[in-house]
Amino acid sequence: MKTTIRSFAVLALLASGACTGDKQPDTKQKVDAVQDAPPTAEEAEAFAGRVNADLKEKWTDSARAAWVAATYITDDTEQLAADANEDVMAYTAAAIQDATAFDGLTLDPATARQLHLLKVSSSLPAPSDDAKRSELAQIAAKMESMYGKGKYCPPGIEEGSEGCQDLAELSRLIREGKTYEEKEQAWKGWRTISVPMRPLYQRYVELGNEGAREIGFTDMSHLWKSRYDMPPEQFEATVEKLWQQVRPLYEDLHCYARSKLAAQYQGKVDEKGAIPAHLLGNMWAQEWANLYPLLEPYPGKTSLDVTKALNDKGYDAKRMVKLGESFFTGIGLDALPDSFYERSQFLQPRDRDVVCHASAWDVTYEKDVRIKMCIKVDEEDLITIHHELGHIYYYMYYYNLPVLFQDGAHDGFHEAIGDALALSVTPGYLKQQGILDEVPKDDQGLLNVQMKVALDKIAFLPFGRMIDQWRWDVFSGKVPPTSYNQHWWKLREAYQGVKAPEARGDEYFDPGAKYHIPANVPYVRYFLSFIMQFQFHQAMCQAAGHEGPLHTCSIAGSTAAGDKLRNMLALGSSKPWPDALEAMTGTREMDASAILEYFAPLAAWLKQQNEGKTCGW
Ligand code: X8Z
Ligand code: ZN
Repeated sequence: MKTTIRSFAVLALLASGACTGDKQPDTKQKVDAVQDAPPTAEEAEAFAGRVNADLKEKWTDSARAAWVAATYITDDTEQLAADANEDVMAYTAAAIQDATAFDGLTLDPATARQLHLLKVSSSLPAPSDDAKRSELAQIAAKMESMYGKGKYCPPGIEEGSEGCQDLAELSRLIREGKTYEEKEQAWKGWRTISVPMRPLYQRYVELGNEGAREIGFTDMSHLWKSRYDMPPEQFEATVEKLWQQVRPLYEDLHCYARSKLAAQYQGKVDEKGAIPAHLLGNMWAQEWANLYPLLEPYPGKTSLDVTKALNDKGYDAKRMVKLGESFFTGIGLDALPDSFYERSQFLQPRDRDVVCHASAWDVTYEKDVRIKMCIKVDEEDLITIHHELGHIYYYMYYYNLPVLFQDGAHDGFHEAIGDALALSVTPGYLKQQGILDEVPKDDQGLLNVQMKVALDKIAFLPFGRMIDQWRWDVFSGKVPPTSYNQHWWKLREAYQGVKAPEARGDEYFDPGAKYHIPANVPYVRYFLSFIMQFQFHQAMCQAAGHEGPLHTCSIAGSTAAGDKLRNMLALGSSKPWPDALEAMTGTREMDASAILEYFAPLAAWLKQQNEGKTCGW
């Protein structure tokens, strides 16, 4: 009977999943062998059901291994994480092959979507060759741990000794260093950790592309761009359209920042050129809020120093997380489970290497939620906590969907939730929480607030835009390994108007000094998020009954806003993203008008400040 034969192919696939992936069956052949029995839509639905059940098990195993590897970096945990990932990779590739048996059938929309999501589910597809798959899994695990344990040992300091500096220490120097040279040293120091990644990255690109080709994509960039419910070319055009909408505002902010930096670092900043990348208060020049004291429009107005306030009030990491949680419960969302507090990593351990880059997890796809951070008591991390909790609440509201639907409507949605809520963590809200003592009320005070927010939200946009432009160009072969670094700096300068403090030839691999490159996390999601979070904010403000300009809104305490949010989160990725966006905002397009509306007062002020200056680079 054909159903039995069909189940055989699926069962064979399941058997492969049970072992470690080295005995992967040739599922394609098995499907071919039963060509005489045409598959049915019901079988497709059953197949998707099995795949969901299997993936839940395998993703859980892999997440457990990855959690331990990231919170306790050793050669052994790295190997265990690679093995678990290899198993997922083998299973996924085989399942994708098996699913082709249903190509051309008219399926119910949910099954069709699940099979599509299966095909694009992995950011790192592996070749079917066992040795190559294993090599790729090892490289991926290795690059992430190299990043996590990366340290710079200044000349004369012995490796492994106390005097070596980790990312936290080097970032502190970029933020608080007294001189141009001190910052430059920290900037270059951190970029020593990525030099040895270069050959690994090259091989990872070769193998990942091979895996992508085997499942029907031209290369990994094609796969990455195929996750947005539209053809990849249209996606690229959408990203470019959004960038062009916000570019003028970025250029005005850049112009203003550059003139202040030129005055601060006499003779070291060219008033017509790109800004040296180590002067923007952040290791990657991606968010500039640490420059606020230099760029404050009206100095001496109400203090917005949240970092000082948190420290004065005796906040610690856990209390900051509780404060974050109370924002979410305040709009009517559930409390976090106790296990969240028991299993999360809030602090950098003293006795071992960990990946400090903040992340949020649901290890079992059933509300085993945790965050992993190395929290500092400062404003930046208070905002990051809200960001991570946005991921956590997404997990909590879609956990009962099949795992293939346990995802954001697209990845930019996932990134935007916590940030959209953090836009409501205004001085007024912080005063209510007893953190700030006063709130700015007049136009000058409000402009100060706008500047502070813009230094994160507007400064970030070209960075968010360029990272995957680089990867798309690398994956597609447009840029050969001999020009990786050169191309990186070409894009950094073109989009951000920043430049390296010295010539950075292709003996360096500066992309590897940014977490998401060695960790293989796609990045254009953040660019989309930084635009969409203002659309979400606008929609929630409307639901909350806010009146007045968008930048004065906080949805804190509004259960109407919370209801809107919860409904969208609960959809997961079960519907094409425009449906989710429409449910939340009433529009089906990603659009920059909300972010532009939010920053309208600052935009006008920057125009005045820049009058008579030559902007651009
Ligand atoms: O990586 C992150 C989050 C984790 S998803 C902390 N972000 C990007 C980055 O740090 O580069 C948030 C903003 C951009
Ligand atoms: Zn995130």
